[in-house]
Amino acid sequence: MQKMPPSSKDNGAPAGEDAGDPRARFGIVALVGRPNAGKSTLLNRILGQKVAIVSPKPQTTRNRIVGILNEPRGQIAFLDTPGIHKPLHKLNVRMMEHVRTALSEADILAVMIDASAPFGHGDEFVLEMLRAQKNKRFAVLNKIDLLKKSKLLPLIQQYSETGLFDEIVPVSATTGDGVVELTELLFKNLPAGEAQYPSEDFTTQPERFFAAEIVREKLLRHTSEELPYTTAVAVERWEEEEEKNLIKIYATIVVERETQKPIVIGKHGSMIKTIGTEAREELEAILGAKVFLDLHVAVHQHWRDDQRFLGELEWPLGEK
Ligand SMILES: Nc1nc2c(ncn2[C@@H]2O[C@H](COP(=O)(O)OP(=O)(O)OP(=O)(O)O)[C@@H](O)[C@H]2O)c(=O)[nH]1
Ligand SMILES: [Mg+2]
Repeated sequence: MQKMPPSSKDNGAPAGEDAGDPRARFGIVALVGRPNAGKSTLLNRILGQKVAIVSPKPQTTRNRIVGILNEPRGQIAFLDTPGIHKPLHKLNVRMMEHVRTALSEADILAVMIDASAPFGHGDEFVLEMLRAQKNKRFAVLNKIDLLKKSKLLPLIQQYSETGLFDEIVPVSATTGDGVVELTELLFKNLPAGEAQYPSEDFTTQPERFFAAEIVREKLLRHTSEELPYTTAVAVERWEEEEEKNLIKIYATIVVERETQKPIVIGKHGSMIKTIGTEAREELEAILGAKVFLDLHVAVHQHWRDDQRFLGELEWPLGEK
């Protein structure tokens, strides 16, 4: 994984005393919470760009993804993280390690809560995990577009009574409601400091990794049952033909069992064709180039417990 710059807590730049623009701020904000709370949707909404894939299925994000917000008032490095859950495979153990790393690096924890779902054991588990953290904490009550207005105030009250949060902010990542107010509060609570990333960057994610993620997003969209959890996408080869403005991407969809292969391929190849077409169209728009996307399906029985393979998936070999 790409290394994060040191947290602004450690860079010796107390609020109001940085060398550059005295108003400019820098900080790291980790988006954490239960699976499906809307962390990735919020990140994309704040940045106005898609850097993280989104799906209605839990455990969509498997990595720590850095999204960078550049504004005259400062820079925020957002860490999108996998949903907090109890790990059953090495894949999930690694996912939770990404969460812990983000917790240790962040100036502010933006704890995403699906306000439209009842409070349960999973939420209790998240709150317990937070109790041990020293960072500033925001409770971000998401999906308020799905909530009756009368339910919001009691919910804010409930989170306020935990005594765990510095701010409680209701938002809808989908409609954008409350997102400007949230960003404002984040900047206010971050220390003064210089930007740590080039101001034209909006992510540190290599294009290769993002391409694999886009394919996985389409796969999640079109498959159900256990497939979302048991499939991975690896980009094997990436070739650019600059004079033709063409990028050739060769990727493998990995499944756990022979019987899953025909599901991904579909009748006469219809499923893999749909996944490929949707992914190619989106990649062409994002990369600003013509894309040739070659998809294969391969079986790797225990990939979720194969450390070497998991390492390759997380940060593909090339620098792209
Ligand atoms: N109605 C509504 N749906 C939302 C909102 N935010 C996210 N969603 C939906 O919730 C689902 C999960 O969103 P994600 O952004 O993938 O959630 P996540 O927290 O990143 O999930 P993991 O990566 O699995 O931990 C998707 O179907 C989103 O469209 C919201 O504000 N309102
Ligand atoms: Mg996510």
